[in-house]
Amino acid sequence: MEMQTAPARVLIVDDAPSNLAILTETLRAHYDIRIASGGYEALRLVDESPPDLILLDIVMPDLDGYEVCRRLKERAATRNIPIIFLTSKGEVADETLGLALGAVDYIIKPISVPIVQARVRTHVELKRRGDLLETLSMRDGLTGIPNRRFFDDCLDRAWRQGLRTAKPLSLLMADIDYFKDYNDTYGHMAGDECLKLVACALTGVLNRPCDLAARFGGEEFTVVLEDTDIAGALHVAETMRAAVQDMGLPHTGSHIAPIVTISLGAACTVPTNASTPEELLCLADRKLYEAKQAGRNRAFG
Ligand code: GH3
Ligand code: MG
Ligand code: MG
Ligand code: MG
Repeated sequence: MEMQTAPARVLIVDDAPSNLAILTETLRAHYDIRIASGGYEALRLVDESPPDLILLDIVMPDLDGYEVCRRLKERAATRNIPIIFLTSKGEVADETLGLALGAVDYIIKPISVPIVQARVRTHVELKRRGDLLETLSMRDGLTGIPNRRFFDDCLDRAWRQGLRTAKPLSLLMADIDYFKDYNDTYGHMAGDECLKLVACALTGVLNRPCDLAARFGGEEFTVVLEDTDIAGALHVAETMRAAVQDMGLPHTGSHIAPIVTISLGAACTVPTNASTPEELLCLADRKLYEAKQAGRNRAFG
């Protein structure tokens, strides 16, 4: 089943202008083509506007294709962009390394035009299906932000990353204050609208690509902050608390202020094999409970 959507964006990366010209000619009838003549330029273009597929040369003077691939696979925001290496490096070891780094395909130059077209078509189609499935299965249907399942995956990944880097990993747990009273006062539909606005406010605070805010369940939200110590986590938590308060959404049923507020718990650890992500989650939840006990509309860590 083909979907009627805008043409897929394909980024072609090669240091040789003649290769860029041939590949552009090969694909431009069906795709929105961007080109980069080096690794750093490629990374910059991906950040500016993430493509649906990257055709990546390996031998380039500034940053080679393997390294570009490695960097893109390291980050959640760019991890799922399919990469096809397109290179004159034809040894088994070269190809094995390329595939091990997470490329979906490996094409050896000189290229055959119909084969490049066919493989690009296949991987663009797979990417589209993957995007659709991700939207359906990883996002919360009400608020549109990542759901519990996505959060669990993300926390596991961040944990493993922390094990490798020995950098601190922080977690926030946020909960809307007196939300039962909100529903009682304004109705369940208004409650749903409130949840959407709070989700939007929390997400709006984050500015690093690897930070993630998710709906944990009900009116509870979690935030994963990689490479962030407890001071940084509390800073984000306080900014989130202020962002929700500053929306000034009326909540006459609240027992602390006539507006919607949230409480947050923050926890931080350097992941080790002797501890688990669940323990970090429990700690954040305990801190949230303390924030509630201490009067709500505050962040504890
Ligand atoms: P506290 O300040 O202690 O957090 O008080 P609270 O009333 O928020 O307490 P609690 O966390 O127990 O209540 C959560 C309420 O959130 C219960 C339920 O009515 C409401 N809720 C959970 N999920 C949804 C939802 O998807 N939509 C709406 N409208 N309400 C929800
Ligand atoms: Mg080259
Ligand atoms: Mg709750
Ligand atoms: Mg609550």
